[in-house]
Amino acid sequence: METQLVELDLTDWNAATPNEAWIAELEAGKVLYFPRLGFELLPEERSLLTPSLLSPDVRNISLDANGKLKGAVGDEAVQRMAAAMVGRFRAQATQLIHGLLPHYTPALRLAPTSYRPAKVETRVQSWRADDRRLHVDSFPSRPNYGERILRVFTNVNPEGAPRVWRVGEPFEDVAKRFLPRAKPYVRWQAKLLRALRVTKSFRSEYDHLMLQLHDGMKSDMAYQENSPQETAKFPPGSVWVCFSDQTSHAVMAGQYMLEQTLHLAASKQYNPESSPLAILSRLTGRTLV
Ligand code: AKG
Repeated sequence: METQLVELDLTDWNAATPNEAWIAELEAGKVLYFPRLGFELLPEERSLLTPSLLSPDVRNISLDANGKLKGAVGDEAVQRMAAAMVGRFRAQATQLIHGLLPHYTPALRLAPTSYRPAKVETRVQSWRADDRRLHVDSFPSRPNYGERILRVFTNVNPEGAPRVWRVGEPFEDVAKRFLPRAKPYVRWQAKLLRALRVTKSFRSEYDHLMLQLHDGMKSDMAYQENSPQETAKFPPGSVWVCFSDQTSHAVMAGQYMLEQTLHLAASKQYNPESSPLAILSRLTGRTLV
């Protein structure tokens, strides 16, 4: 398999400019990797680098669109400091995306920003929730009708530990492998899921198929072990960007990461034909949303 990583030598969050070749690679599902683009912590923010900041039973701390911090314990001063750190990352991550992908700017919808201080290696999870297995992102309760999931990640580990990912084969290869095994879409079941509030809106055939790919990949241990893949070690002080609904990925190790998700209608891409929605529509011969 050719590498799915594209290394870029940017050092300034505000200095990104669009480049046709990288944009095409990102939209083809590759990971843009910026080894020299670190997120700087203020000296006092180092005290936030502890998993004990997490509220019991949550995996992430998040900052919503209104600047409200969720999932963190601590007094008001700690909460304010954490919100400021996550908010500063949000500003830099969105700045980076605006610079790299200016065509997206008017169409982007910002999701909450997350801070993940938990150690990946010791997390206990069901197979379906286990992000240590290769997968493309798809969320059972949140149909998205083909809207893209663009994510910016940075490793802020203070001990030098890399965030270790596996990056798998291109989306079309995943789809060709798992679509034949996908359960057929049943409209009345989608209606029932909505009525029972299992889903927040009606699950489209696209959302059904994306979940089938997600579950098909994660439940197949032979695929996990033997499918085409590469290991990527993202050191502290680096940033990486991908469409996580398209890039097959798994996280194997690491602690302390900040992450920003941005949503984009597939029709607003530079090349909408490279989107999972277009690929799945082409492979099935059906309109899926
Ligand atoms: C995901 O959020 O989909 C992941 O696979 C986790 C990535 C990470 O925690 O590094």
